[in-house]
Amino acid sequence: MSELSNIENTTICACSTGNNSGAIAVVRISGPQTLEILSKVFTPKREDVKLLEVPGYTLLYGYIYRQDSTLLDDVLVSIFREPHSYTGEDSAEISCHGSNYIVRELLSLLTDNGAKYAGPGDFTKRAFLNGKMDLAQAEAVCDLISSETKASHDVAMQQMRGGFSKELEAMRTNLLQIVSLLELELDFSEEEVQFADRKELQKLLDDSCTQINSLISSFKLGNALKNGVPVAIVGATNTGKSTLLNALLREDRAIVSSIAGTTRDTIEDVMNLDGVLFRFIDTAGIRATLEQIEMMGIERTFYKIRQAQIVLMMLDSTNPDGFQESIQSLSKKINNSEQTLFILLNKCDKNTILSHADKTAPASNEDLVEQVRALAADAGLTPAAILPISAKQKLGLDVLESMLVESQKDLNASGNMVLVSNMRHYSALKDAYNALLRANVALGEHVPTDLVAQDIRESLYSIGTIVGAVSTDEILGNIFKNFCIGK
Ligand SMILES: Nc1nc2c(ncn2[C@@H]2O[C@H](COP(=O)(O)OP(=O)(O)OP(=O)(O)O)[C@@H](O)[C@H]2O)c(=O)[nH]1
Ligand SMILES: [Mg+2]
Repeated sequence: MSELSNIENTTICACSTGNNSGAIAVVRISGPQTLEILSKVFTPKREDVKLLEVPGYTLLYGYIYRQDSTLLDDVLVSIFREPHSYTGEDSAEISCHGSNYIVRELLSLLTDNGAKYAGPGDFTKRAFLNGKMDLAQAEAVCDLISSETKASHDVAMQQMRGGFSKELEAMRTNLLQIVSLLELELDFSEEEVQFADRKELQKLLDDSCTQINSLISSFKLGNALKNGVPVAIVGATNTGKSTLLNALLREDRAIVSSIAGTTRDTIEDVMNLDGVLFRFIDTAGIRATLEQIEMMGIERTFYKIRQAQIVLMMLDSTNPDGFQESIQSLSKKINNSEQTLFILLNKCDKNTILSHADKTAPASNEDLVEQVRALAADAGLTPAAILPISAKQKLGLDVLESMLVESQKDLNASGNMVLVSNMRHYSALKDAYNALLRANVALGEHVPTDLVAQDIRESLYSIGTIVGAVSTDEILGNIFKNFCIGK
């Protein structure tokens, strides 16, 4: 059974304000029996109100009674009539007092009277299936709710209001036009006619490729704004990477110990520094090992380095003999032309007496800094800075943080710029792009028209999956499972 016919007859309910008790909570109910079910649990104060007949956008004050006629709560109910509601169906929002007990009881009253508990994202899924928004907009609802900075809010808002969808729609229209011309030719294949000038077609395909490509390249920025700028903390074992992660996150997130090889898996979390969201990633220390789990951990470290936008290379300043090996081996993994590198000389509290008045940059570390600068240059690296720090004593971290923020000062979506921030969209766009490239090459090489048309169709399919012009229950299931219940 398709999703749409599956939902047509059910009425769902859930608390839409999360589990935290606030002054009030909002319980949402949506579906064809909304008013019927509501009339069984809610008594409007105004006796003349006929609940089954109230028009949309009505606000009613009244009472929720338990089955034994005792009063559970007094509430405010907003009524929405299809199609003028979030889901496009008849629906209501019950604002009750924010006790978890009241919410639980209210939900069980509603379900006792015929409503079903909503699954994750069910309300937004209905909004999509009823044509209130496309899939990309539905996903943006999720992003908007979880946005924590102005930048991530801007990206989500732009997508929710349809900026991204409009761009994709224009692209689809173009491609559809090209493909219909080609397919028209196929209908007349006996006569060997060409309706479309090949040069012109190629130009149109080129334009579409450029357009898709610019969306693909916006992903780096979109992803950084939404999920935080990825910052990998890497280096040999025991250099203090986990200590630094904890200091940056201001919480004991990772286990710290003097045993080399403590961190096996990557550990990451986000931190908002001066309005910029960073995703700090602690990694397994790099050393030669034959231990399987540790080897897998180190593989993950290399993977995280590739994904990072900023790399923090940790060196133990009490062990200068280890500098060269660390720098040399990491230099092979870092792409310094694309990634910003900071080299951190940790444990500077141990090997020097802090002499600076601000106690952030001990002067006697200058020699070490120079030594590291030379070694980095030998390895072909150009670090943005080499900083003596003490992760444990939290020295020099304010300098590091302000440099991190400074390095991202251009990280802001300008105006109405459309950014791709969703991994699903990113990979669909890449598929679309590759198919178009194939079509473009094929066109140049005078490959039979039907094969060119097929590649363009494939590209159209991939773009269509983003907005949900083509969608399967599986795609929908994967998207909405990440939503919270009540959204
Ligand atoms: N004196 C001093 N000790 C530090 C500093 N930072 C870390 N340490 C100590 O160094 C040891 C290793 O710290 P971790 O943070 O676990 O090091 P790591 O790099 O995560 O190590 P692995 O996970 O094994 O790769 C611990 O005993 C820390 O207390 C520092 O700034 N000064
Ligand atoms: Mg560690």
